[in-house]
Amino acid sequence: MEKCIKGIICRAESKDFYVLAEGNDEPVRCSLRGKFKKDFHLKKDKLFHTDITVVGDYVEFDLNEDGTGVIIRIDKRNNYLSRKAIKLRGASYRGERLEQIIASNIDNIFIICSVSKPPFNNKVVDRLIVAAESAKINIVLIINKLDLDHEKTAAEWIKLYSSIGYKVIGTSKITGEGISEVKELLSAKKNLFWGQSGVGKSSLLNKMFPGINLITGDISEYTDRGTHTTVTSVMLKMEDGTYIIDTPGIREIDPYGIKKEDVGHYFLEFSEYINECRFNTCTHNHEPGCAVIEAVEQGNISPERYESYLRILDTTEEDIFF
Ligand SMILES: Nc1nc2c(ncn2[C@@H]2O[C@H](COP(=O)(O)OP(=O)(O)OP(=O)(O)O)[C@@H](O)[C@H]2O)c(=O)[nH]1
Ligand SMILES: [Mg+2]
Ligand SMILES: [Zn+2]
Repeated sequence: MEKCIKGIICRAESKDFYVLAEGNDEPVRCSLRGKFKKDFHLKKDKLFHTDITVVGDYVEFDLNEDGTGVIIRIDKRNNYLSRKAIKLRGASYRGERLEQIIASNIDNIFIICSVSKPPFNNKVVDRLIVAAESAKINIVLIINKLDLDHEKTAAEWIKLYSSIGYKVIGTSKITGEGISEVKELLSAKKNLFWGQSGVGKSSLLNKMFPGINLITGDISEYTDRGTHTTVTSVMLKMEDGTYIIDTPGIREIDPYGIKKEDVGHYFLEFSEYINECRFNTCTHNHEPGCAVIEAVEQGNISPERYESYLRILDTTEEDIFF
């Protein structure tokens, strides 16, 4: 007798999907019912994303007698975080890039960066912010490795992002500062940890939840970069209904499906100026009478953020929709 059970995808590995069922701590290894695969192939000409089901999806599965399962239903997503899939030969249709969904049904995205090893990179932070803003998911910024803040640069960045309205927490796994403040924000929510390799995503999670034993890696002595230790996204459920998702370090990040005229909306501090621009099609790049440019010149918008904005604008392709 087959039994239909509800659960959440906690890990996806090529054709295997691990599902956390209610009241069960051990994930069940499931395959996808043929129907999904058939739909997926049928729609290939119009396919814009690469994943049928992702970490965070609510699903129903039939339990087989051998303890494995078959996913028979995938619920509609409340939200999802995505980016442009890395260009693969044959993966794109008429040259456009596919959307890669990272996870769904998330309450908080923690964007993790470090002061040093790898060096703080505000361009990367701003790209992650744009992707998360466009998914309409709450953002918390974590600046980790404060113990390495010898040049005392963290405070300025914390001030900048706080002034825009973001919650920013400085942390260190060595000194323990900031850790309990982060942990409080996780409580009873679904939380995703995102950032470059080596910034300390897995380390911070281990520190907050001793016993989960996520593997952490070294920083390359030659490049000061992380070594891509976490290889697949994993969702873990804690006793109190808190979910955490550890993700692999991002190598490149291009927000997906954002039009040039929308990029400015994801720089929240631009919002009070955007409507004052002379042209309502203003991309805040070169146009005369641009209120955003004026705000930069008057010191009301940070030049670093504006520079990030221009770079993202420049790499935003006109996506083809058909
Ligand atoms: N000094 C210092 N080192 C840290 C801190 N947090 C993490 N590290 C070190 O940074 C290295 C990388 O940590 P990980 O937790 O593996 O980083 P990650 O972000 O999970 O990296 P990927 O899984 O590759 O994406 C390890 O050697 C950690 O010990 C910190 O607060 N201070
Ligand atoms: Mg990791
Ligand atoms: Zn403008």
